[in-house]
Formats: sequence, C-alpha cells, structure tokens
Amino acid sequence: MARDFARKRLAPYALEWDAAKHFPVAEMKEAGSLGMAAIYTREDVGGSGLRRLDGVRIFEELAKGDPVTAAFISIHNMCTWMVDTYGSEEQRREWIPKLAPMDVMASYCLTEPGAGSDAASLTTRAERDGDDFVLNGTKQFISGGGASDLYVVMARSEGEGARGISTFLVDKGTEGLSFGPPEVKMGWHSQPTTQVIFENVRIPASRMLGGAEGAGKGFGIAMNGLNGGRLNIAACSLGGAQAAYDLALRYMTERETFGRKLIDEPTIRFALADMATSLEASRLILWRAATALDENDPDKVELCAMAKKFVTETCFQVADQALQLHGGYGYLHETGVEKIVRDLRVNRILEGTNEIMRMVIGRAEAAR
Ligand code: FAD
Ligand code: 2MC
Repeated sequence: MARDFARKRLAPYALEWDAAKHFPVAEMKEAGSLGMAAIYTREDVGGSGLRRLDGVRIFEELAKGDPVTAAFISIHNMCTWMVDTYGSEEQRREWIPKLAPMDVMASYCLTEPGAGSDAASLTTRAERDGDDFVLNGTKQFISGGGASDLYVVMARSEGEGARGISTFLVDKGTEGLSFGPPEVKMGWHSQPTTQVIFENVRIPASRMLGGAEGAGKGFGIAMNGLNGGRLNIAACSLGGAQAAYDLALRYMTERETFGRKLIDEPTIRFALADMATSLEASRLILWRAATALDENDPDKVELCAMAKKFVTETCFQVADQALQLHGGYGYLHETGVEKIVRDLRVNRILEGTNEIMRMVIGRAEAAR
C-alpha cells in the first residue's frame, strides 16, 4: 500500500514540488487517512498499532517516491508516538484521533540557535504561573514551522541539565507564538524549515506532556522519540538511494558509448554490484535496529545510532554514484537524481549528526 501510494501520489510530483517549494499537505493527509501518520501508535485512539520494523519498510517505500515528504511524515509520527507513549490518558484521547489522520500536523521542537548537538543545554524557559506555564525562547531549524498545527516543545521548567526539561504541547494559534521566515536550503525544498519563537506564550499547565508527572522528563521523552526518528530518517535515505539506483540501472541498459551499452562494460557492472550490496547491507542493519527497538533490547540506543550513521552515509554515496553514472544528465534537475542527492545530504546532519551518533556508539563501547 505504501509503495502504491508513493508511486501514484508522490513520485510523479516530487520534482515539481521541489522546484515550486510546495509543501504537499493534501497528499500527507491522504497518507494519514491510510494509517501512515500514526504507524506505531495504539489502535484504541486511532493509531495503526504496527511495529518499528513495519515503520522502516513503510518509510523506505514512501521515500522512493519523495524522501522529503516521507521525512516530514516521519517527524509527525515521532510526535504522535510521543503523545501516545508519554501523554496522560486525557492527552492521548484529545490529540491522537486528530494526529492519526493528520487533521492536526505536528512539529518537533528541540534544537535552538545555541543548542544543537548539545541539546540538554537548551535555554527556552517554561515558568510556572498559577495554573499556566509561560514560554520564552527560540527554536531553530523546525521542520514544518509555520505550517504545522501543533508544536511539541522541549523547554526548561525545572532547573539546569537534562533533568530540568519538560515537554509541552503548543497550538499554532497561541498568542505570542511566531515563526521566522523559511530558511533557504540546499535541499528539502518542499517543506518549510523556520525558527519557532516564543514570547510570553501562555499555555495551561495541562499542556505538559504526561501531566504533572512529566515534569523534568522531557529530555528522556525527546531522546526516546529520536531513537525511532533516526531509524526512519535512515529509511528515507535508503528509499531515496534505491530510487536513484533504479534510475541508474535503467539508464545503463539504454546508454551506449564506444559502440556498446554501458551495462555491458565490466567496470560499470562492478559499480552496480557495489551499490546493490550497499543498499542491501543498509536494509539489514536498519531492520536489525528496528527489531531491537521493537523488542526493547538493552542495546537499542546504540543500534539505532549505528543504523542512522551507516545508512545515511552509505546511501548518500550510492545516490552520488547514481548521479555519476548518468554523466552530465545526472546534473540536470529533470533527471531526478540531483534532487535525491541534495535531499539525502541533510540526513547526515539532522536528528543527531553522524558525529553525535559516533559519540553515542563510542560511549556504549567504552562502557562495555
Ligand atoms: P552543532 O551542534 O553546532 O555542530 C556543528 C558541527 O560540530 C557538526 O558537524 C557536529 O557534528 C560537530 N560536533 C558538535 N559537537 C561535537 C563533539 N562533541 N564532537 C565532535 N563533533 C561535534 N531540529 C529540531 O529540533 N526539529 C526539527 O524539525 C529539525 N529539522 C531540521 C531540518 C533541517 C533542514 C536542518 C538542517 C536541521 C533540522 N533540525 C531540527 C536541527 C538539527 O537537528 C541540528 O542542525 C543538528 O542536531 C546539529 O545541530 P547544530 O546545527 O547546532 O550543529
Ligand atoms: N534514548 C533514550 N535516552 C537517552 C538517549 C537516547 N537516545 N540519549 C540520552 N538519553 C538519556 C540518558 O540515558 C540520560 O538519562 P538519565 O538522566 O536517566 O541517566 C539522559 O538522557 C542524559 O543523557 P546524557 O547524560 O548522555 O546527556 P549528554 O548531554 O551527555 O548527551 C546527547 C546527550 C549528545 C546524546 C544528546 O544531546 C543528543 O542526542 N544530541 C543530538 C541532538 C539531536 O539529535 N537533535 C535532533 C533534533 S530533531 C531533528 O533534527 C529533526 C529533523 C526532527
């Protein structure tokens, strides 16, 4: 179903959306109506009740159609899962029935201008005032900023360090909430990335995720959300690279140089063999990490970090090689491969840079 949806509803339009900087909200809501906006969320509130292993296979298929739209649906899924897993019963029942069909679109707000990789040093404040919290601060690089209806915000309510952070649900219309202009980016043109600015944004205390028990738990909530997010971002790189590879393979059977088809050139076959092997190895580590997350394996954090690092790097190389195999035509927008290369580049940076993934893996190794 995901493959069919990507083929019909994403792939034919992805280049057009990239050129026009169009955010395909209608198509994403359609994906929501098919169950792809609450994939691993419980069914009693409208989720699809699937596993992480299903999730990465869905995101690979969606990304074959468009890695950018797939990535936004992944971020929305991360927010939905956080509300389902850490929200009070009341919060689950209020939000998930709207998030699951994507009637309400959600953005994840952790990064700040002064706190990217060192996320626990964030300074956006949430001060308690009677029955309310008042938020002040700026979030940086927020995917869906200005377009989303709900902002899942990590802010400091308790004190210094990771344990001083809580998570809040903030509606788009709230007074004092505003957005920076859309950033001009190398790729990801078909979704907005903006600052999200809080100036005395007053929300009821009931908007703290998990209710009063959620106080100080926001960093753990954010990190647990990211474990699955990192897998999905890797799946988006895999789907994008597979699509680029498929284009290159077809082109090799069509293009002739020196009197014969490129596919009959042994060095070209070696290149294709290496690319196909890289894609399959990426798929395997991804499925291994997704299974570890499903089974709450003690190594799940490191395995998710390994999968994110390995797959986003390996698949970027595959997409770049697919561009190379197209010669000059690979550099043209209309061929579709340069867009994939641009879109996959950022997956080595966001949801934790690959240097931070190495830090996470290295810490676990040192503790063995
Ligand atoms: P920095 O933390 O300043 O790092 C700069 C460089 O130093 C990097 O190469 C980094 O790996 C390296 N580095 C940092 N510390 C160390 C260290 N100790 N050892 C070795 N190397 C180190 N964030 C959100 O919260 N929500 C979103 O929706 C979102 N969407 C994004 C969309 C886009 C298009 C982009 C570009 C970013 C998005 N981000 C989002 C932010 C993203 O997660 C951050 O950019 C990323 O975590 C890195 O933070 P930084 O940019 O501040 O880099
Ligand atoms: N899963 C579960 N818990 C985690 C975790 C993870 N992946 N990473 C850290 N934690 C817990 C950790 O166990 C600890 O818990 P406790 O206090 O109970 O012991 C707590 O969080 C603090 O962790 P550390 O002591 O390791 O904190 P430190 O500050 O040294 O390092 C680091 C944390 C670097 C791993 C974290 O800040 C990080 O992952 N940074 C990258 C930020 C990032 O990924 N941003 C992505 C933004 S979203 C995005 O880009 C989108 C496109 C949506």
